[in-house]
Amino acid sequence: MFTIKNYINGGLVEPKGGTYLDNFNPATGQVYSKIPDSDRADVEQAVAAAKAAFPSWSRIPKEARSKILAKVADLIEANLDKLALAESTDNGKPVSLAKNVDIPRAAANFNFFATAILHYASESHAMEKGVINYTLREPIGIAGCISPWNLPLYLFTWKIAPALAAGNTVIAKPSEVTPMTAYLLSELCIEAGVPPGVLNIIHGLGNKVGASITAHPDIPMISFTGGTETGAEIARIAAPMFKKLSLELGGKNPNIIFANCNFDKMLKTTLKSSFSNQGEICLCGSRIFIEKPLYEKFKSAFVAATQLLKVGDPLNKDSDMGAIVSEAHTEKIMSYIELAKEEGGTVLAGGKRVTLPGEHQNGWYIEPTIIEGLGHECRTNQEEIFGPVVTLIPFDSEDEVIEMANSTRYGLSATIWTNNLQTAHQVANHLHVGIAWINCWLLRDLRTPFGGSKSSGVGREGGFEALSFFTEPKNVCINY
Ligand code: TXE
Repeated sequence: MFTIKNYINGGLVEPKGGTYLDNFNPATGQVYSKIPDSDRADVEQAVAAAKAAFPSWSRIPKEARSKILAKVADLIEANLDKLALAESTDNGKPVSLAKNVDIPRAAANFNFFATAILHYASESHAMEKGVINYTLREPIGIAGCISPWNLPLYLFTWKIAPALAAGNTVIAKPSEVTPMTAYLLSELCIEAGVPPGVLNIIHGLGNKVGASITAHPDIPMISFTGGTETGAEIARIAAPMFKKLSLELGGKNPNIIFANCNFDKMLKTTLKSSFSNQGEICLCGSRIFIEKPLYEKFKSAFVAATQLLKVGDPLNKDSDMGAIVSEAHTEKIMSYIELAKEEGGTVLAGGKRVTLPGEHQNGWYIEPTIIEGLGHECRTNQEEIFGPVVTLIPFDSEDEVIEMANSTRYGLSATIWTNNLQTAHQVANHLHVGIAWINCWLLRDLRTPFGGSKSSGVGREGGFEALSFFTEPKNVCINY
């Protein structure tokens, strides 16, 4: 049974407690590897290594850090197939998706911050004659980075790259549900010549290793991506310790479709924004609002197209959707489909688990599911499901759809489909979200601020926002 190790102080090491957790392949429902069941002792070992590495890593020229990050990016690209296969096996997503999105984006994250750090500058403010201020933005120390299972390497590197580029050292914990590509990244970092202790990757349970990282007094900043409840738990521990906090949390994103949109482009993209990655993307548009004149046409076209989507073996290139990441998450999604029916919804497509033949018969698969007939305030339309389940809600006016779209505790992203320029700007302007896409979805420029408002998070990742999070500003005022 393949057993992965922690990456601490430049080496691959066993957990101090010597215990391991099962790691499942969602496509077959079987255990296929073991991961360290690490604990506080492993975190302490990583803190010692990260502390020892910080003085030199933070002081070498940024060009030297940039070169090492670029080397990691090159090695990720050179190992695309191996990393994509590992990601698909671990998460259940189609290997084509891992190969076209997840892994290339992981390399892009390292390349982006390898160059962003070379252009990151700060400001000075001249006062009356003889006085000038300048602002320093300095690395802080050890960054704690904790990431989720839906886009494992993509989101893991999205935190690690800026933290390292800014001159911090890092202790990172991937989700215990999808640890494999983080482990493979450890091997690539050793090959790239990342100095010992600069990056440390510890595997294990969130309420053990994650909680130890969050609570450790020598880790002054926490960058977290995951569920809103977990984000609140992390804030409860970190806030009284005055740690810097970046929280990227859940979403219940509106996809607003006006009758005057480009129908074919909207339909093609809406299939993706509804079911890509089995709907396990916090940016998915799970509440679809359709202007009434278009409702029936959209409903029949969307149901027909959805029923053509192939749920299958993630390693089969014809699969449009793969397996749900875990048995627990599969049951959570199915419970929401039952809730939707209890709340009076009608299932127009899907709604059932899929049983595949042969070695995949015990895998975790759910049909892409469309539900209509629910009010916007019911639990199904207020709570995050994080699976291949969307609801259809008709609307009459801009005011009505804006009010319904803004009615949840979340405020992450929104998609708007319209050919009317005024409608596009007015609706985007009135939505309480961190990201609004108009006539597109998931188009990403890494320079832009990424994150949500309300219960979707605190702070922003991306571009210079990320470098500002991972540095401490200091204003120096000289009276000369
Ligand atoms: O989250 P969890 P999951 C959200 C998505 C969904 C959830 C799915 O909407 O709600 O995340 O990811 C660790 N102290 N987003 O189920 O359980 C855990 O081990 C410290 C939004 O993984 O919160 C894992 O490594 N750490 C996002 C990580 O936290 C703890 C994009 C996330 O686990 C912990 C992706 C604790 N007490 C998913 N408990 C966005 N907005 O971009 C768990 N962990």
